[in-house]
Amino acid sequence: MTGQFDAFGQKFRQFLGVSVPIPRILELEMSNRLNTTPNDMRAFWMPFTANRQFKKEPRLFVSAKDMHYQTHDGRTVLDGTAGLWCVNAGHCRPLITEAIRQQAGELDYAPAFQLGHPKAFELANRLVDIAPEGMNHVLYTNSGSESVETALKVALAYHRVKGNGSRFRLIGRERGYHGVNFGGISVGGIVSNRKMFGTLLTGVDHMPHTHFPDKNAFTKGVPEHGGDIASELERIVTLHDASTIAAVIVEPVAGSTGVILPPKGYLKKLREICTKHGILLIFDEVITGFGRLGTPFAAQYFDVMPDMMVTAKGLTNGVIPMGAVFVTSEIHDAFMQGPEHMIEFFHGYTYSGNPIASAAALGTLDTYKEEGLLTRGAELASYWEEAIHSLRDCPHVIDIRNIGLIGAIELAPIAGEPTKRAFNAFLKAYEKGLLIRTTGDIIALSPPLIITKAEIDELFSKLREVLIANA
Ligand code: PXG
Repeated sequence: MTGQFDAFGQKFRQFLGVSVPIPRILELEMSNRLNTTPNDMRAFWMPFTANRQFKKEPRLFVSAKDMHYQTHDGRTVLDGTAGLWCVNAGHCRPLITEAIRQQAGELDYAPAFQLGHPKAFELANRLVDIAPEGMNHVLYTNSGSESVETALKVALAYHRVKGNGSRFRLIGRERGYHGVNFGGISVGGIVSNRKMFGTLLTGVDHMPHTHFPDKNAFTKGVPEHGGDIASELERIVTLHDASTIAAVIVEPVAGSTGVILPPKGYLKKLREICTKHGILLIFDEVITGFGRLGTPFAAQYFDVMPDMMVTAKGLTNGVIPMGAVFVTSEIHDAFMQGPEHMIEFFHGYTYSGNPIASAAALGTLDTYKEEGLLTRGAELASYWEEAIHSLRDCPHVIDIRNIGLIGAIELAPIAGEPTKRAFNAFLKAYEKGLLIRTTGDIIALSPPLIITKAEIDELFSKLREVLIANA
């Protein structure tokens, strides 16, 4: 024990840059505060983070409730991004917390293969109930990235079990984000996420993105121009031949790349082309799922039925890692053949349908239902739209985009220093008690769906101050 505290003491002295021994009593007091004051931040190689910059000036959240975080230095921050697009019901909600607590004491883990537990089945039924008609089956994963890999594998295997094994190609889109695993970055179209990682999957092609700022800048909601770009899929089909293409995957609204909306008619046209050529259409609803647009899923918002939906994030309110892939009966039933004792699909994870994750998801769905959160975005969308577009006159704003409870404000980059203007805004906003997300020089907003009109006003008045201060 003494040795352990000596080690703590040494680390604290290192961290504080103090070379003289610190009195033991003070050391002990500091070690008791380890939960809020990191002794040494080097060991954790943080994801998608400027590690060196962060560790010089750390930003730590130590607690949260509803719409707000508390920082390690005692400040309150309004959550304008639902964490990372996932805390749709707001923070530390009682039904979710209690469901997790109870489940952890009752059944902590059950093997996921060849065995089960009731809540995983109950959850699948509840999910199918809120999904578009026909999405009757669910495969569980632990993240959006795994959901993407799962959907791509289902697509390839589906064609094979149907006797169409020559359909091996996967089509994604420029600027698409489908997580960080190899399949996802292969069909994805964000250059920095791809360029370091070799040849990726073979047999992948990409459609053009749908961002046309010259014609669509400052459009409120879905843009008018550019829907015809969907016909590029026809060109790709002609190039490779439909008999080689398994699936097309798109985000109905592209999030991570900086919020790019589908122009009018675009998704319907993609659906038509896929149907015509026997290609599966996969919607990556990791961000758009669970009420973000004011409907449970974007498929319902746009009235376009895909063959699979990829989800995660809002499924458990971000509280426990979990994802789900929805598939139609047609896909599911195609696998249910051969001897009954045989495994039908060789895929799954140790934690697929984990009991505590399932309980968290059930608590989340209960919260959504009780508070009408899956459709609350529809009630707030026009207020949100007016509020975000009121920033049009702020310095360096070159575009504003919105849909449901999603918004993006694009800033003109500082010459020669791309991404810096938006990142500076992020830092200033954080200081002012507002959490925003930035990607490139775009500010993305996606608050918890419990946000009030007063909080929307607060968010945009703070953001106005930030943009003016950042001029
Ligand atoms: N698909 C989509 C459409 C996503 O947005 C993933 C897959 C991967 O999910 P996981 O759970 O593996 O991270 C995502 C994730 C941001 C941001 O600020 C977006 C995501 C994750 C973190 C930050 O844009 N999207």
